[in-house]
Amino acid sequence: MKLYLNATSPYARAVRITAIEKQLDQPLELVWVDPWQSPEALLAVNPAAKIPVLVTDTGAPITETLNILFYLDQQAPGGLQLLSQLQPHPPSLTLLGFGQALMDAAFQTVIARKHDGNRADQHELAQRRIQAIHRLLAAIDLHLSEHPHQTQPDISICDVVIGVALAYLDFRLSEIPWRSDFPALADWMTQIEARKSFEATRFE
Ligand SMILES: N[C@@H](CCC(=O)N[C@@H](CS)C(=O)NCC(=O)O)C(=O)O
Repeated sequence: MKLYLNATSPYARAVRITAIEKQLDQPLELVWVDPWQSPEALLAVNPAAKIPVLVTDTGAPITETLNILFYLDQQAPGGLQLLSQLQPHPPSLTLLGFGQALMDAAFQTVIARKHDGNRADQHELAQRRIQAIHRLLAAIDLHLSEHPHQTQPDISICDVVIGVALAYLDFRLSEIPWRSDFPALADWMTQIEARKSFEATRFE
């Protein structure tokens, strides 16, 4: 299987971490692309010109991160359990949604700044995203305290998405003091970040 990606995408990192945690027989073949240049190779597998894209061994492109994670979940019985852990535990779906929203709001904030510079933050939509980031952090912190769950030996899809979203805040929006605002969440993150899958896929 091939994965189209770049090194700074939180979405692609979530896919790489999941592939490692699933202990696939064959490692993913990584195809590094810059989606913002709309290269032909990427357009051939995703008309939306976005990464990540997973191309299966039969040549089918799968786009959108959660679709890819669910596909990977079905490919290997070992390691991380996605669907089987989620279905009996609706709170996990709540957490997964919050984690994805955090990733989206953080990424869109960064991209708006990249295109429009610092004035991007003054836009009403940007303000809504930044407020959403703060509310989501509080909601995730509260949710984890109300629904504590093991992150060893296995982690769930929620842990992957939230861990990557928080790592992306550290990487691109380090002015957000989430570690001091939410010490319990910071402790949780310390455990997740120590996993080999997170260490092997650090943002660069
Ligand atoms: N909803 C998509 C978001 C993917 C996404 O926005 N990828 C970014 C890189 S992190 C991208 O390729 N952007 C290029 C563009 O928007 O043209 C997913 O969940 O996979």
